[in-house]
Amino acid sequence: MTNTLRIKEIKCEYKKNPLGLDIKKPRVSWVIEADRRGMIQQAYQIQVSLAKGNFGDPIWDTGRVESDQSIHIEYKGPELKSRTRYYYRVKIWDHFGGESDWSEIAWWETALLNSNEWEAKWITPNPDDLDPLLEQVFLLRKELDVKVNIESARIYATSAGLYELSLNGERVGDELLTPGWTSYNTRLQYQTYDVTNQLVEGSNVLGIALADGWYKGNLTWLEKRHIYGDRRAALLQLHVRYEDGTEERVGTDTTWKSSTGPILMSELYDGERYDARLEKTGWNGSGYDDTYWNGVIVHNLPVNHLVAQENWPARVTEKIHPVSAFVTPSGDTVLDMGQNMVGRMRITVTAPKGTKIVLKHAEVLDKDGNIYFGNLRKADQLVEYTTKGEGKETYAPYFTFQGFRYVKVEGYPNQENGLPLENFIGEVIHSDMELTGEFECSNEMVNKLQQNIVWGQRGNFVDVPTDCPQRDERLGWTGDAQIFIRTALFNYQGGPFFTKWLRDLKADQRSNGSVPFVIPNALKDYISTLWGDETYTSSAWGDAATVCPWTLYLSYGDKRLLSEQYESMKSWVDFIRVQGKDEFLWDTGFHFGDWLALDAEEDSYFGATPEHMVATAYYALSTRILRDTASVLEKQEDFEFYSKLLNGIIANFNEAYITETNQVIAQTQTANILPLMFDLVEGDVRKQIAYDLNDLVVKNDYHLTTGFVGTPYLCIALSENGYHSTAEKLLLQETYPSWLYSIKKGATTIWEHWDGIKEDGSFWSDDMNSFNHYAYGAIGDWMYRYVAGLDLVETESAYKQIRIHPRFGSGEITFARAMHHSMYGKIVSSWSINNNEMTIEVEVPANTTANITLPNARIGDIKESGKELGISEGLFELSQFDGGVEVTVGSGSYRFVYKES
Ligand code: RAM
Repeated sequence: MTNTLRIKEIKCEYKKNPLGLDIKKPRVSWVIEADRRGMIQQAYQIQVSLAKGNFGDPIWDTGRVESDQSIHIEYKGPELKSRTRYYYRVKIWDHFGGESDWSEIAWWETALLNSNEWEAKWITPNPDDLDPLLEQVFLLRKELDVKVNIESARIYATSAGLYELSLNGERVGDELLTPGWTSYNTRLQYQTYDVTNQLVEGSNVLGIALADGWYKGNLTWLEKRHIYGDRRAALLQLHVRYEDGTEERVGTDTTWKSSTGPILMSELYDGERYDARLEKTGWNGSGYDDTYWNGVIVHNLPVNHLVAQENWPARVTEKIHPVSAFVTPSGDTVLDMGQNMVGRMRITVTAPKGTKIVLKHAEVLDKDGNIYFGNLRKADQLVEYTTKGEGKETYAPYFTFQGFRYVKVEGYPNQENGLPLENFIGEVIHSDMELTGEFECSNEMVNKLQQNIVWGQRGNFVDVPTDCPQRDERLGWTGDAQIFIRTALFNYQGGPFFTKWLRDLKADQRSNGSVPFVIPNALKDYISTLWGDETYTSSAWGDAATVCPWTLYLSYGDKRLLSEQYESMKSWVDFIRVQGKDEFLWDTGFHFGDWLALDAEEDSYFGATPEHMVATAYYALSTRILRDTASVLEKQEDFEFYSKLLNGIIANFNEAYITETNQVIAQTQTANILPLMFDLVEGDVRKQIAYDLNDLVVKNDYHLTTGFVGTPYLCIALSENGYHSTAEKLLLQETYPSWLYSIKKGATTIWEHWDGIKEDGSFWSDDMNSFNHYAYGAIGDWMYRYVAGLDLVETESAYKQIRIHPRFGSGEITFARAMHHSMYGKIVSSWSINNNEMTIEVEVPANTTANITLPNARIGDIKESGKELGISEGLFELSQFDGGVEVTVGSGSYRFVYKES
């Protein structure tokens, strides 16, 4: 008989079987599957062993621990050793007295836990032989001998620049753009590869291709080069373990050789030039004659800032074929991928030697149907391939990515007779996170909006959360990230992604607590040239320091990250405190304000909401988050201090920005949104402001005017304050400006500007007009939480206590469903209305509870899974209130059907 209690998923540090961790106390989480409703974990047992399949002598055995904790349980066994695989398994008991079998066996493997284990040397081609400033990608090779009977082999590798590794002519791993982008001078990731099966007895060859990337390539619109250093370099260590227990190590050192190859240029913004005629066939295999290759020298870079891979690696996650090829009015041959995507094109071609094929990537067509490059600014997004002419050749660029839907093709054989679409593949690249969310409803355009949000997230989650993926920018703008994070965490598992980025935020935060505009801080030194003061920051941007860790805590219960970031959060709030004249207001300095709002003056990016009002509102938000964090981390003194500070800010906010008629001093949508959203007003003032916000929207014929600051909260502020139908109308609005307007204009991602493409088909200026900017996609959060009604009770993190509260609006949406795969497992909230009959279906994962609101229901009229609703297994509490019925349930699936009363 199968057990009714099973452990379904078991993970360590968010990942299944992570290879190469340097976390000293990894945390284990699991998802439980139970056949019975209302399952709560009573106890757990974790065992960790060094031998797979043998837990007879575990190095750590918790024994039976009475606890309902099933996420982030920290390893507390003997100190971990480097380069060791730890197997673990879990068993649980529920409060019904049931017991699960042992889970499947999972593992984590440590990497190098101490920097003194790096024996290899940083190497770079000898500058006497190869000019370090060459655009060409460098090749490094090393031939080595391996004995018989290999038990296991690992490579630990990283670079200053981007690298790709090969062993015996084959790629090692499938990660792209390694080692990723961090605050390189303080933190540099290395990757771990299992090469046991790739090594052979006897002669082996290691190959490294080395490009400029974020480290020293062209970055920012200022065309800055060498931001982190002016030399590319590589560091690699191979450890071979033999069956007899002996070990051999090979690392980068001066015995390696260097050369150049077919990649003539590779740049993140500008693309790649590849001449296949210059390929050094066999260079990364044995038997190749490298006599004429150049030497390498040791490069003086540290190793004490190396950290094991934290983020999900970037990979090709999907391949799409063009939907068509056509000739534009100006005569260009263009491929349409059908989707604004981020990644690269893989082409296959058979052509005479020396045929040059050029691909130029762009996001949109202009109103005449011509391919439009203007908004790329100085980013070329150009890939050029020259054939070697030896039959069928396949190529995709190595160290670059493009943001595009359209590709102008030049030089493809016989292209005047049409392009063979099967020879072109779009490879979608981004951090390979797990998809954890789905949203759909009865309106197809809204469903398209959801898809566009997800595509926007994919394209801008290429290792760092960026503003855009196409023009000469692609930077980790803090404001964009904090605006979008809550939506992002619904859609994808963002734990490792944001953990890494927040560590960079902390690393790049200035000593006075101010947070740079972008993380990693590629604009360093630029700010002072612009404004004479390097400590420039902006409210709603720097607040990423508090909002992001807190949102991760809410979504995933990641208390460790919260405590890791605590000092950073605190120094951000303390920085604000000393700005200006008044401790309780932030009324000085530069701010982006309600960036790109439509109430801005002609040709200005700055919305009409007073910037200092935005700053003080955000000051309150950050202080509130800090206060709540102090409470979670049990820092009583801080809790009291920041509680007082918050009260002071709220009082001063009211005094400075609320008039005697209970209104905000500026009648913009955003100015009304912020006090509602950040709980800065109460009672009659709150009512008045909610009324004013609704009124502004209604008077604007249900159109928004908000920018970066107001947009994410506009619908939430309305729904939370009695105007959900107005919010719904804003969502469903199809005329300009609105979310669906862009969809009517053919958008497949979220635009930076509401009027990126104007009604007459013309563009907002070339200057700043991204068609793949996730910021306004922050509406996704409201769609999940307020339309589908899938939310959490904020006093408990990680959806331990779920909140299901569908809102029906004015009846235009008749069906909505959201799914979120939480740390505890799958949560579903789904509802539909048919002839006044409501059906609400809910899935609650094991070891959690849910408070469900059944709007407009009466207790006696509800059927649950076909039976009259009443207290029963899994259904703990029931109560009637004016607006409907509240039900508290445990885990399981529930189906409520009732007639609206
Ligand atoms: C632009 C980008 C980004 C925004 C900054 C202030 O460069 O659009 O999204 O955060 O401005």
